[in-house]
Amino acid sequence: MHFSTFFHVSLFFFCRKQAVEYPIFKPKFTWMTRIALITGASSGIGKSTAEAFAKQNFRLILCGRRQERLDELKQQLAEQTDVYTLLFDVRDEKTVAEAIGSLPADWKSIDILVNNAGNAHGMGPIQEGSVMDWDATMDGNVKGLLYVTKAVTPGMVERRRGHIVNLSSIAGKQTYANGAVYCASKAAVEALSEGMRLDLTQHGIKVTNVAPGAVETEFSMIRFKGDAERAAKVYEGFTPLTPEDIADAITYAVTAPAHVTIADLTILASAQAAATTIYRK
Ligand code: 8X3
Repeated sequence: MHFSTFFHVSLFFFCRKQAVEYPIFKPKFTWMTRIALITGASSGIGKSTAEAFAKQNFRLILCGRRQERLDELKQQLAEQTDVYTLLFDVRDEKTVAEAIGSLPADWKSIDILVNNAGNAHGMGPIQEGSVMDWDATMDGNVKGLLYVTKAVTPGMVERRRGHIVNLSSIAGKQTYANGAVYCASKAAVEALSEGMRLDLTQHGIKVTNVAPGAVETEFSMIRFKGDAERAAKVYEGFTPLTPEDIADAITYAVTAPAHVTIADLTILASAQAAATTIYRK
């Protein structure tokens, strides 16, 4: 190879490596920036993560079920970075595969996957549980996470580069009364994070498990099926986490130096000691 070709090829890979590994080096060119795909990006932790990633100049693939919300966020972030939106429900494997498979060539090389989509549907003792709620919880939190991972991971393995962030919960570490199915779904996420790390580390892919406690989002409104009074009570008498707090931690994990894997982060409000122990005023 001619020296000048060798020099330019080396410079290209050096610059990209710096851009990928060191956040301090803010890349301005498309080929230098990382691509992050975020599920459940239209609200809560997903939306805040998109906002935090835009500040890092990551190019963003925002996925969700509500097109107007995705469009609004795309418009909001357009000045900071490139945004592409994908409309799908993580519970529908065919749509997940088709949507991610339809990405244009310059969006296909996903560097960061944030498996954030998921919810709790209903809360109560197991003997009174609704099968529909169980299906919605398990299908979204466990199978949905798997479907998206299946669509994204082979490319990461091929490129020998990638970072997967799975949103678990304190509920995945501590089971509480009336939450058996949600806790089980998040315990599955904990196991999947560990299993993915075991399988993917050898391919140059990092896996981070993030387990938040009480974060004030639409989470409780969905859990309690729109009962605003019951949802508000969850966050009464103490300062809960905000979605921005979790987005900060995710950003910390994905911008750590190349030789560092942030494997597991449990994040609680300072008034929360355990899943069901919150000191309220
Ligand atoms: C949400 C936190 O404590 O309601 O994952 O399970 S909690």
